[in-house]
Amino acid sequence: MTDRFVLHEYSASGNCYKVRLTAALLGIPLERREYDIMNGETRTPDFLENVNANGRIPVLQIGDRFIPESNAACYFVADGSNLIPTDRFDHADMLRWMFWEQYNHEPNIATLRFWILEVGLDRLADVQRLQMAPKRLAGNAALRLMDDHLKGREWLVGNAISVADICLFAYTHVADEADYDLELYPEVIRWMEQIMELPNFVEMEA
Ligand SMILES: N[C@@H](CCC(=O)N[C@@H](CS)C(=O)NCC(=O)O)C(=O)O
Repeated sequence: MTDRFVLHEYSASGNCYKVRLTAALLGIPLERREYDIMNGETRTPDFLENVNANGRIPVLQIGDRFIPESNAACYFVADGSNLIPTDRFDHADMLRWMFWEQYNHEPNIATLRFWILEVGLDRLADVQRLQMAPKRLAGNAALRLMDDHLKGREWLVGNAISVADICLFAYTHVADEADYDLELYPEVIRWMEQIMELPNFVEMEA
């Protein structure tokens, strides 16, 4: 018998949505456990000891084992499916985009969105306020890079959808909520529309 998958999550998080979307597209059921990150529920001694010592969600639980980090969890869910390229180069290229998302995209786009939507501009610390302009610049550079890359291509990697598209979609499609102007990136818009038309697509939750 295979273990069921449990997603430890905060439903408004794009990082958690990546895992839900990957599972939904593949028709894989997920049991969900919600944590209120605004009230420190991922920082309790119990969570740190038993779920993720890094104090963050998403965490995918398989039996009594836990995989933190959204992109690793997506990879695990998608392993063996058509979302994981078998060609060696394409496989490494998929990983390239997933690592890039964590370094160049998510820290700029997701963080600004979190500060604007969830924390509130008037409650930002000075150090966060100072980071807003550089993050906006870097976020726009990430969207520009994606738009340029997608010219003449349907998907980020090779000729087929991969889990890298899902990981990048999560925060790209809500970048406007962080005041990024997506109209500047028409190839990105076309690519996002393709994803939203996939069978079994599920929306992000507010
Ligand atoms: N690199 C991690 C980032 C995880 C992360 O930052 N999670 C946020 C929500 S999106 C969180 O748990 N914040 C709660 C906290 O830091 O206490 C991933 O991709 O999973």
